[in-house]
Amino acid sequence: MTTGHRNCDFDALASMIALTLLYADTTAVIPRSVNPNVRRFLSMHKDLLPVAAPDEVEWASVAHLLVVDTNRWHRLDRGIVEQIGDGVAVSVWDHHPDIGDITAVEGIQETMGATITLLLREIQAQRKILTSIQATLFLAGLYEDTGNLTFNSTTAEDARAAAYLLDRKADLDIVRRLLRPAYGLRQKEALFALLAASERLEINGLKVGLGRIEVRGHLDNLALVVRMFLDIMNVDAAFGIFHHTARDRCMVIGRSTVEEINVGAIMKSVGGGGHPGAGSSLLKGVNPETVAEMLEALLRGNRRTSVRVSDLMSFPVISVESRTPMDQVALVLRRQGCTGLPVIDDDALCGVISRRDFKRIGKKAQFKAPVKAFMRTDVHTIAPGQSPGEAVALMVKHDIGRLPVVEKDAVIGIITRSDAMLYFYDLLPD
Ligand SMILES: [Mn+2]
Repeated sequence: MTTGHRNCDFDALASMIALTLLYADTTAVIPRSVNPNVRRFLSMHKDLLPVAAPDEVEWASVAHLLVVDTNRWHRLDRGIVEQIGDGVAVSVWDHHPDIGDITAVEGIQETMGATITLLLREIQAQRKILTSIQATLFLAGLYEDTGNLTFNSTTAEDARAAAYLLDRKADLDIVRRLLRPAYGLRQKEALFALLAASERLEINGLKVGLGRIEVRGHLDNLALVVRMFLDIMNVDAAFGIFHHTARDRCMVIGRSTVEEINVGAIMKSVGGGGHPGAGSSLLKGVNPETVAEMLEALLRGNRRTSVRVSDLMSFPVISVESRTPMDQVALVLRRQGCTGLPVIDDDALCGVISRRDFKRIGKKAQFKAPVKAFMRTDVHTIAPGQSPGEAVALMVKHDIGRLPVVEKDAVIGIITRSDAMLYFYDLLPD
């Protein structure tokens, strides 16, 4: 038999079904707790797939346990684990990077966007034939775990696996429908309450949404609510604090779309955990206001670890004085191989001259005129402590290629569009 973690998702289900193709006489035993999307899928496809509920299994006949999408015993359904005999061999197929406590005799444990990708490697090697239902289910698992191939954990092999499944007639209409978020009336109420109670913080140049609400009773899919909160607020990261008054506990859920804010690390320091992009923590007996203050302090303290404009800027700055004639300026531009220069008199920034400004020269004699007559004086600058993202936003907004970096009225460096973009594309030399 094969099984996966509790709160069974599409990656776990897809991986189980893939193992039933690879190993004859294997049944996929579905944990009792299943994500709402997967529950809907199973209610329609149960008869088409070799799946069973834990109470339908003849435990004595189980000789081999194939675990997917986790490498830890405690993530499996307790009712299933308790039935597994001592002599049963255990194998693991898992894509999570951490080291678990299940000792496996077989399988693949490798960091990957989704577990189904690891199994597709074997399915392709063994030239198994997939039905379109199988290909569709596998693609749903792959897309769910990789955020449609956009999460940082996505590898080239995941993308090749997606291409393989599309070749095998995976149906994108169905995949989209399967992955439609489980967003019901209560989630909508929570989202609206969160939006109404939210703050928008500017922290080290990043935008963070922070909301705090009271919840009554059990509420599924709060992570989805926080994700939608992030999208609607249009912020870099979002945190929801859900205070369960009756049980005196707070569920904190965070999502981040930027590498400067590592949600997993922040949650770890408040007793939870997660990935850089997503994490949560359950806090008992704390005041939600204190939790909000703590989060804000952690986010502000985050500054040290993130890259600032001062890390990317060039210095010393090559500049000209406002009385420098234009032909001299042209010479400096050519020699330095740059497209623009700041104009500085006695340490004070008075303008910027770029190649574009040379187009305004009408008569040849004007090449002898000082740069002052042609420079742009509506200069935009940036502070060394600001983020590369802010630098890019300013350059895009004003359609400029460089920003002088100014500290206490003095130009201490210059950051160009390519400096900032090289950073974003991870091309910075070590
Ligand atoms: Mn997975």
